[in-house]
Amino acid sequence: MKQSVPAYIGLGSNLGDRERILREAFHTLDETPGIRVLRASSLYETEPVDFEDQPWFLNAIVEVETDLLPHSLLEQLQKIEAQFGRERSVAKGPRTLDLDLLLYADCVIEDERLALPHPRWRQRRFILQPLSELRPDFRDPVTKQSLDEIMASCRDLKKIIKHPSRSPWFFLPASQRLVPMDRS
Ligand code: PH2
Ligand code: MG
Ligand code: MG
Repeated sequence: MKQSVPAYIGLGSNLGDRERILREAFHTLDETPGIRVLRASSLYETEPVDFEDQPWFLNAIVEVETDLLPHSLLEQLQKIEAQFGRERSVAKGPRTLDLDLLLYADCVIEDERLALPHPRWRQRRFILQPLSELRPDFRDPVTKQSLDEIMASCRDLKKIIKHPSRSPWFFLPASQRLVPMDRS
């Protein structure tokens, strides 16, 4: 992979077999040309924010390296969401799989399709907590604040609970897939 840059992707699911969906999404991301998954955070059981009348989410973050440009990476993420049966019916409502492009190197973008860093990453503990597992030294590319400072001023009081399992992420034979790989 030439000219690869680090990026962080948030995974969320609150419909169906959430753990299995996230695990398979992890593998699907890794198998997507131009994306290599380097590390995954723990899984977190999280109380819904914004639209509160919906089931709890399972959330995690993965660190990838990619040679795709930000908009192509976003496009790949949306394709994978669609493969997992994601329908955009209720804004911020229940979903089988949500893949959010949170950070892409130190890139700052704001256009009609994409905002980077993700507009709400600083306000959500279900993003900050798993990010701190992977990158305790992280600084906001815009304000240069440390993750500790951001977490100290974060007002999100919704519950997040670390999920006990981690190892299953890494073991899933292709033959047991819910969603076969689509390389189109
Ligand atoms: N995603 C949302 C809205 N609310 N709440 C939690 N706990 N986790 C999410 O991933 C989430 C949410 C819209 O993307
Ligand atoms: Mg989201
Ligand atoms: Mg999303």
